[in-house]
Amino acid sequence: MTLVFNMAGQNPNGPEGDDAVVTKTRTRTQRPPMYKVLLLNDDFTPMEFVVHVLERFFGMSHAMAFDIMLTVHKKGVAVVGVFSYEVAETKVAQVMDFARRHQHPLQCTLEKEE
Ligand code: TYC
Repeated sequence: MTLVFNMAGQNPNGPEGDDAVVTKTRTRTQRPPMYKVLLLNDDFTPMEFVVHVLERFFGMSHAMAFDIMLTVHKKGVAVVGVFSYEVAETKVAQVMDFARRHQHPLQCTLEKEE
């Protein structure tokens, strides 16, 4: 795009005579949206399996994994991590695939952070 001005400070092509695009400057900084990964309770998945999932896919210590598993068991749901969309989507897919292969109904999902 080329913007040309004459000596009077006017665009000689007229106000719409160029492919110029003038945009306002943003004052607020754009952060990339982040996504919460949620683990859901169910009545069938063994507690040890959930603890193993949290250690394996979310890098938690055994104590931390046990704690979060109990929170999900008691409250129904817990945030197990916050990631970029790509990473969150991958974690959900890994957990769902691992649970399915072991024939457990464990559910994991993602939610955009506000
Ligand atoms: N409620 C399950 C049980 O009593 C344990 C469990 C915990 C399942 C967390 C899923 O995300 C979950 N065996």
